[in-house]
Amino acid sequence: MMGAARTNAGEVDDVSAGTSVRGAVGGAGAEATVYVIPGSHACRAGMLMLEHKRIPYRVVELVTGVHPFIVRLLGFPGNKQPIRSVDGRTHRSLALIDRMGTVPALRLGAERVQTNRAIARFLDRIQPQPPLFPSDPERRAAVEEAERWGDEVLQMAARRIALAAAARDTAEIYDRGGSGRLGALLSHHRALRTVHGHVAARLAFRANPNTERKLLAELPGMLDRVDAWIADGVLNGAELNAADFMIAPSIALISYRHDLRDEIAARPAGGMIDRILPMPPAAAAAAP
Ligand SMILES: N[C@@H](CCC(=O)N[C@@H](CS)C(=O)NCC(=O)O)C(=O)O
Repeated sequence: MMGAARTNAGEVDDVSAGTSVRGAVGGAGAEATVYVIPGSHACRAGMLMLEHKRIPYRVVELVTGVHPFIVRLLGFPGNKQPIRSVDGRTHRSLALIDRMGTVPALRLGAERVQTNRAIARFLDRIQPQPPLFPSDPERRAAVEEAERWGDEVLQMAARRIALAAAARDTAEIYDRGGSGRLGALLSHHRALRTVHGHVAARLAFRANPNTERKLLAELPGMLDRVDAWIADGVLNGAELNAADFMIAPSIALISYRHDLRDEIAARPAGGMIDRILPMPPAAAAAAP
């Protein structure tokens, strides 16, 4: 089974898409399809950018774990070089997955685009308005720096921080990962979610009590950095940008952890996720 296909016209219960509209897209015209895995913070970044552009899109949820192979079978090129690392290195299983390819993977007409940074630039090219980057060169450079850090540092840290808790006991995360700001994490099936969480924590992302300690020690500094960008107007300004869409889903994922949620809520970063990824009412009713 490849996964569930659906449009984002609002009928999706666990994805607060809603803002996209149907209609012709910039020069492209064709409907976009975005391949994702359930609850992925990286995938939500891509979806938020499509919604910002008001480009209608269809979501195809792939089965977590086999998704790198499926995106390759679907004709996406994958990456010649690894794009991710844990603790400063790309071990063999991560390198293999990166070579096969990551999600979000966007298909629009004949174009296939992978990675959020490439998707951001592709979307600005085919449909310049509303932009994903400021036009002023200095402000653009600041947004690109935040976007790069959100991609290379925060996205992996968030994944590992959430996985470390979930692999220990899913009771440590919101609704045992069954719902929340990003929807159900990894799988809609509780038992499969637990299995995927264990495999991802152990094999791909090395999320264990040792690495978790280090990541948790670094977390306040990471959140300070996000708050400083918010104070400077780089993030969470009047016009949202590619860095907002890259960073907010990672903060939202970290806030699935019961022990970290209040700390995030008390910060400007908490206000940012309330704006960009509010808790869906159905998920709020499922608390804790
Ligand atoms: N940093 C890249 C990569 C995204 C990424 O890591 N996607 C994950 C899903 S959360 C993935 O496809 N992982 C493959 C795997 O680890 O199995 C981006 O933002 O596009």
